[in-house]
Amino acid sequence: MVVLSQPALDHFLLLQPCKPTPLFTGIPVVDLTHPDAKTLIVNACKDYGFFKLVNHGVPFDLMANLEHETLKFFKKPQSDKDRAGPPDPFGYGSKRIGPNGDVGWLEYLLLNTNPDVISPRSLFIFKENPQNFRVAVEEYIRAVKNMCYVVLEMMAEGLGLGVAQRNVLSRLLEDEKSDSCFRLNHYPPCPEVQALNGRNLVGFGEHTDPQIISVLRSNSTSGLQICLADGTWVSVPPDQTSFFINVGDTLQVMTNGRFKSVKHRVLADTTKSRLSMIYFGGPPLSEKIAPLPSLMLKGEESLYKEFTWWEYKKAAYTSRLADNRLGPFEKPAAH
Ligand code: GA4
Repeated sequence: MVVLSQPALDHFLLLQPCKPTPLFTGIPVVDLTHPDAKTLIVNACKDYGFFKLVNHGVPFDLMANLEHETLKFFKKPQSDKDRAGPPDPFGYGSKRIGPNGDVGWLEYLLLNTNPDVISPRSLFIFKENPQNFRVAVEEYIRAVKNMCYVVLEMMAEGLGLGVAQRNVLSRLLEDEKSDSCFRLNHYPPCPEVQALNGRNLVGFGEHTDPQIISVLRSNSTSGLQICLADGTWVSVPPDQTSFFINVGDTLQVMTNGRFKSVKHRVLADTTKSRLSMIYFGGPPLSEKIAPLPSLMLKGEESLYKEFTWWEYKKAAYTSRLADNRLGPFEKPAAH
């Protein structure tokens, strides 16, 4: 085991000692087979921008198999893993997140999910690893995407858009040019945290996701925290059989602020390693992002300037993780 001296940890974000973040038992739970699932989804997205999805129909085997294959990758010698990086933004990354100086106590693989525009890095990773890994990633993504279309259709119906409009959100992810990506995060345990006098080590710093929707599955190690509407942070009890769904910035704009993109972060654990797999569903690069016209009430004005997903993404990659990326796109409040 590599023993890190405390100065080494100082390069990472340490949260000042405060009361331990409470384990939150109030996370909305949506059963996808429930007759009222549409309403439950919409209420959760308005109140929390976040919910736990159960009875989702994705076989546990697919999750467990991908977890198994992914751990095999992360167990490889560092020099092998480094050959799949640094992220451009796709590929293997360790400790550095994004191009602007953010760091976290994790290593990860970032892949794009559109088979037509699969990046050279993603291809390299699959070529260098047993075929099982690629199959596990592809099977998992296929199943999660299909489930995600159902969730987005229910969301549209729950927003009162009517059956004819039910695909206004899902079509963006189903589009062959959908700019979606997939992230496998490995947070190694950090025993040294115990010596930090109650401070916590940040695995992945606070941020909102830029896309429409994120679908997260993790093993049974805790660490994920979300920020509630009143600004308090709470810990999300892990559940390896369920998905956690995040509203992204793009969906906040498309609902003209009815849904809020959820601020979230991950803290490192002292003894257990955490593995999470996240599908980020985004629109095609050329898509104009604006509130859905059929959602707008008479006289309601957009809270945001119009922009394309490409423009938003370009700006996102010049930002720091914790920045409010939607800020520059907000219209000044009318007096
Ligand atoms: C946050 C959500 C996703 O993990 C991600 C991240 C991306 C990256 O790691 O390359 C970003 C981050 C995320 C938002 C701001 C920019 C871009 C790192 C960063 C500092 C893949 C994404 O789409 O946006």
